[in-house]
Amino acid sequence: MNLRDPAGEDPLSEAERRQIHYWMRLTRTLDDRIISLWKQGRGLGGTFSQRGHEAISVGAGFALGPDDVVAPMHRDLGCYLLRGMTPARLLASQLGRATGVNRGRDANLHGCGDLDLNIIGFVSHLPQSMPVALGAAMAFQYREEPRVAMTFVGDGSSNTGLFHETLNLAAVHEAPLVVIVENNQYAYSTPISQQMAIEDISQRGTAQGVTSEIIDGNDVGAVHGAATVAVERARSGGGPTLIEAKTMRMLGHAIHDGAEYVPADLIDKWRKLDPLERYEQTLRDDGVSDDRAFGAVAARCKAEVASAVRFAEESEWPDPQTVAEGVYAP
Ligand SMILES: Cc1ncc(C[n+]2csc(CCOP(=O)(O)OP(=O)(O)O)c2C)c(N)n1
Ligand SMILES: [Mg+2]
Repeated sequence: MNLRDPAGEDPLSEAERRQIHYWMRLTRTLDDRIISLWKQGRGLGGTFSQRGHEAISVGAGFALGPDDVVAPMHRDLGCYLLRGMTPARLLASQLGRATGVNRGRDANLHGCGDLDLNIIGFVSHLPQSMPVALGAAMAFQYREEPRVAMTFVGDGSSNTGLFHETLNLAAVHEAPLVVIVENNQYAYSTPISQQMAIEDISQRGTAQGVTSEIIDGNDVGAVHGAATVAVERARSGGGPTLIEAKTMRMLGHAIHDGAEYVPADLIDKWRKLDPLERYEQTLRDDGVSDDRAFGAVAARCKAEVASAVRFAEESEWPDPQTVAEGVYAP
């Protein structure tokens, strides 16, 4: 389904739909590999599971133009990848090597940014990426550049004052900002019912005067359709949008967390809605791709990730003498 024309055909070309599938598969493959490296004692730092989030990170990121900026968070591996951050650089970061995105400063997605790719590094303090993205959006507006800023935020992070303050300011200034709320039902071990007395986080956007909607976060077509409308609205002066993408965090918060506190039937229910399997079924049904092609994509992703692991493991460790480089206040 797509939100631009729910009854009509997918507005994407077949080639674009196959690209989206490739990015989702690459995200899944890289995530699985990072998890297995960590379990083998070959990984470092935080390993935040991406499983279940692939439709959101890829679908939303795919709606951006090359000059737009994005400030992703810790479950948006797909967005980093499709914006041009390679598995090799990401894995080198994950393993703390000098060739990693942040040159071995932090062995996870924190701080992974590259302004040449229009990716603002993820600010660990949640949801600090929101005001940073708003700042970028307001700068575009001030300079009269037709560019958009997109950022991502979790359900837990939406309980902070800064979430509301950012939306309020964005609405007042009609800033070209797109906020994707990844409602994955948990913040660490706290279920959504213990976080807030409302059902839908989109209400918080509406309350601040931001155009807001709810979508199925496991349907990449829906995510991409809604994000495309929001990006077009922002670019044409129509102001900010909040998209609440409902999904489920399928593993623990990070991989040290077995998520025993999540009811098994809840996971079972969402497993049947796996975003990658669903998209493959859609592409099969629409005659866009088939199992043979899916097998080839999976093999290609596996090979790309294997070569990235070799690159990362053969890379040098950061030189301790450089520890003060690249920090704002040494
Ligand atoms: C200001 C701040 N407080 C606490 C943390 C620690 N922390 C990291 S992730 C996380 C949970 C965030 O939950 P949510 O926003 O729902 O995102 P999810 O991890 O579920 O994708 C917390 C509390 C943090 N990063 N920043
Ligand atoms: Mg959450």
